[in-house]
Amino acid sequence: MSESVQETAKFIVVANRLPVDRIVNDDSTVDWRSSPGGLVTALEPVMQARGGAWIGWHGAADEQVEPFHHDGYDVIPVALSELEVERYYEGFSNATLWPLYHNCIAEPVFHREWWDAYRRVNRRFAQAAADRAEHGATVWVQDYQLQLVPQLLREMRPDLRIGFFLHIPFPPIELFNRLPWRNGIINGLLGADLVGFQTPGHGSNFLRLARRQPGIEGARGRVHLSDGRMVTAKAFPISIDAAGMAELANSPKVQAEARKLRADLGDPSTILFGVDRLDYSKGLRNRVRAVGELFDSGELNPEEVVYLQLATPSRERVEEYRILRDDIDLLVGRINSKSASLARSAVNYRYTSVPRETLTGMYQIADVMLVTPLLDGMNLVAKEYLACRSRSDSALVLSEFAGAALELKQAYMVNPYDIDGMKATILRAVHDSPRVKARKMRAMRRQVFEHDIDLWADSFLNQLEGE
Ligand code: GDG
Repeated sequence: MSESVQETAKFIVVANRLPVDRIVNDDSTVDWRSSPGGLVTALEPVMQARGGAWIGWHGAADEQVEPFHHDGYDVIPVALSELEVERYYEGFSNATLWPLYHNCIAEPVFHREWWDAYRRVNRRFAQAAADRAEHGATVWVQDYQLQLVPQLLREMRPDLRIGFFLHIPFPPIELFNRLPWRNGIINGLLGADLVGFQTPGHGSNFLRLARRQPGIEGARGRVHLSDGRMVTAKAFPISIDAAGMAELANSPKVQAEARKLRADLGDPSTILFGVDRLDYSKGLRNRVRAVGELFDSGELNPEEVVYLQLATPSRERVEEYRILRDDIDLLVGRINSKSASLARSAVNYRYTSVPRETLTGMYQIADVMLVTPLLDGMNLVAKEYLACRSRSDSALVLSEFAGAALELKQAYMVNPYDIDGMKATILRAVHDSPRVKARKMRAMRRQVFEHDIDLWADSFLNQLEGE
């Protein structure tokens, strides 16, 4: 494959973020760092396999960056000003849409100037795709930050096949209808030929809303528009590169890392593990509280059990995220001041991101994996654990409100709002017999290996290209 950037592409992914962020160091040198989150984890292997172009923001405000070639595909940076980062990204995307689409766990904030910025930036992304796409190309638009792009792009380039995938939940009509600009969003999405969701429930929420638009009729997962076009909405549960992750997990480097991590934690007999972007949707407050109470009551013994929790910094300039960070610091401090063994803390809490190899090593040493979001489109962490942890004496505690719960039915299922219920289930996950755990792990591992990221991308793109 050519190493130079191509003028046009016949396959394009458009996402708010590029897979790499531009970092300016203190000494003014520039580095690229892998950008965090589930969307990048999922789409990077798809781009590496297919080639084409990835259009997105490079993570630094007020900087124009030239396109470049990376890992088998072209990277096309879109610039955002400081004000646009504030209004389009931190504002409308992460303080309006994110909480609204996550069942208003936090109160969504509505500002007209944020909406104006959202529209302006969506147009810029649509234009970048229109400029780059070959005649008849496939353009796959990603996620809640870019819901207007399908319609804008269709107006500019009616020859394209346009797909859209929403990585987060799509809310029920009663919540969505709070949004002052709700018609703009629905019409934006209806610019696509195929709109994909994580679960069938999210797809039905969208279809119910779409059918309320004037001139739109529909049945069985499709709507017909007055201009004769047809739009399909369907669930495509996202996944991971399971084989690739398992291979990494079994590499001598990661195995050595895992041994070192376990030793650093004081070689406890049981390790509980959680890893999340530090986000209120991930249910960290209740999880930490539940485990803390188990240490407090002596049901978990800090001489034997360690809870390792990694929280990856995320959206640090958005108010709710700062409050959450302080809350978790406080909760963890309280638990450790009461329940520490002589050798170590009961909760080993790290507010940082770690290299992929280290994270894989952490999955490997996790006897019990805690994934307890209040609401989550899918949750890739649950699937990554299953791919990386091959030992059968392992347990996945999973929130029934993660999209992944629909596929991973054998998990130790919890309602993350029910702290007593969570405590009981965590204890069961620690103490159940190896035979019970092995049966559960076998079934869930099979599900993840048979429904991997290739299957996800192929089923979406085959449907889009066959429409
Ligand atoms: C959105 C939806 C949906 C985390 N910390 C580190 C690190 N990570 C990686 C994990 C995983 C990803 O970030 C997180 O993915 P999730 O799926 O759990 O969550 P979101 O970021 O909220 O993703 C979600 C997803 O999109 C995909 O559609 O599943 O529901 O909210 O891959 O491994 N990776 C490394 N170091 C870290 O410290 N290397």
